[in-house]
Amino acid sequence: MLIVYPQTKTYFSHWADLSPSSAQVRKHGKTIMGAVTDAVGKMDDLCGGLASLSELHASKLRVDPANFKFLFHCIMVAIALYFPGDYTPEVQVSVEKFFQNLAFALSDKYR
Ligand code: HNI
Repeated sequence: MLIVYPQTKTYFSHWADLSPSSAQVRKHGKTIMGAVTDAVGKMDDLCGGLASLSELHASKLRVDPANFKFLFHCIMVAIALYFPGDYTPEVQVSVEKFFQNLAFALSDKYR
């Protein structure tokens, strides 16, 4: 995301290294994918389950919600590259639907 959508780098300007090999970037990637995995378990109530994460991104981090879509796009491309056999059109539709709902839930606390 930081390479394909360089404007997203502004949120991480306090990090020393924003290259793909950066330890901070790699660690944060793990944190985010951990949160995505956690969200899979909360699929039936994403707005409730992700309320505090949405609050954090809205009030404290002040991330423009448009950026959620940029990140999801990159995650989907990465999944497709790593699992080409499993990534059927049906899977793409489901993953996209899930990420759209995740973006919606993360944007819930913005006002
Ligand atoms: Ni996000 C911190 C989850 C999208 C900018 N983010 C977090 C944390 C989690 C997290 C978890 C750690 C919270 C904590 O420390 O308590 N972020 C997610 C998820 C998504 C997402 C699940 C979407 C799938 N975040 C984004 C996007 C941006 C973003 C798209 C900006 C482009 N997030 C941040 C920033 C931090 C952050 C900035 C703080 C980083 C730090 O450590 O300084």
